[in-house]
Amino acid sequence: MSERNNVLPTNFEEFADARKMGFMNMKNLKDEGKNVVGVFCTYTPSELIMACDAIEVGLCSTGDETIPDAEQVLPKNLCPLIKASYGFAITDKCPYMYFSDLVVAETTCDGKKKMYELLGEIKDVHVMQLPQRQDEVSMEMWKKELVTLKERLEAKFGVEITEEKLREAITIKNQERAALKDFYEVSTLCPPPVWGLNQLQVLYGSQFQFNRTAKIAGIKAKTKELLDAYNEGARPVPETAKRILITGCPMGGVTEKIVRSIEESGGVVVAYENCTGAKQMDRLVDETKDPIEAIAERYLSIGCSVMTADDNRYELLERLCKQFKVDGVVEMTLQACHTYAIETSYIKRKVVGMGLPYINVETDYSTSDVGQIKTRMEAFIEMMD
Ligand code: BJ8
Repeated sequence: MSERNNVLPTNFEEFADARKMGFMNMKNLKDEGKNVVGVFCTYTPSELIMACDAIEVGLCSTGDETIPDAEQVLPKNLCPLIKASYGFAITDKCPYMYFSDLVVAETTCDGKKKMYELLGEIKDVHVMQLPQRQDEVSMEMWKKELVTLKERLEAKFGVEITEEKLREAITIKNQERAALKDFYEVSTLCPPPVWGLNQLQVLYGSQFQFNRTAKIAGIKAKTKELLDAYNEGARPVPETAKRILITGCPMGGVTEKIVRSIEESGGVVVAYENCTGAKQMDRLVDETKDPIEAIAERYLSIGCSVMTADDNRYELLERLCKQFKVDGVVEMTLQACHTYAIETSYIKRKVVGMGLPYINVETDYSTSDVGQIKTRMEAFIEMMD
């Protein structure tokens, strides 16, 4: 297993300026003595990483650039998110993966957990065993997993995660969630004060801002700016635009193609019921309880297709459809994601049961299906007239 020092990758000069900037930013943080923890999933308890003063960074990749490299090792018919993430690790092309001192991962879907075994050959990986049910037995197991992670972080970084540090992290993370929630809830207005693509870019981009205080202030300022302009009469989105909720696999990067297609076809995305959107911010950690207990409860209640049953996903979806007064639901599934693909059947029944139109789009990280997606979105939105 290779330990990274504060040295840039050997192929650094080949990178485009934006990526060079990412590497330099990360290198500067490392030079300041910061430890970096890479994560893949919404189930990762951020508060534990924050409480040991490490920088947490998302590693899920959203582009197809390194998929051919990954396919030298992984099967071709695997979810693109998994292949791309592994591809970035083996090619040293992602600054966040490259500079991660530790990767914290969970046993979510089969593809991810098997990929983590391979990733463990080149990075220091800690895999948490995520239960696949949301009952009391699972809660006890998950609490133990949190304690194990806490001990691993303390040993790795030579720090003590005190109750005080944990409580402080819980408060800050809750403030961040509340700020992001206020930001996306501006789209409950009719018409919304912002296009869904702009909103997605802010939500996705926020995970790469590492100064949490500045990040919270920046999100609040953005929300205020949108609402002030709206109150003064700005209406960037026409009243006639059909209000769409997106659900399914995580989005960002290439999968923005779906949001673009919707918004170029007479729709506007007002809500994201996925890991780029509401799923991350919807629930807070209870600040009155024992910290480990409260963190365990909050994370284990996240709705995701890796859970059986996945009632919390259906509850959030229904609530958001009403809160955002949606006209239709688009479900995005990534190719070879079996758990989400199977759940499309429940989601369709749920959405149609609410009297709303539903469509499923299966895609990958290429742009070869852009034309086809556009045609389908045009027909879907036209149907709502
Ligand atoms: S909490 S959505 S981030 S597991 S798309 S890799 S499930 S085969 S990403 Fe996810 Fe956590 Fe759930 Fe969110 Fe596997 Fe499906 Fe690929 Fe996926």
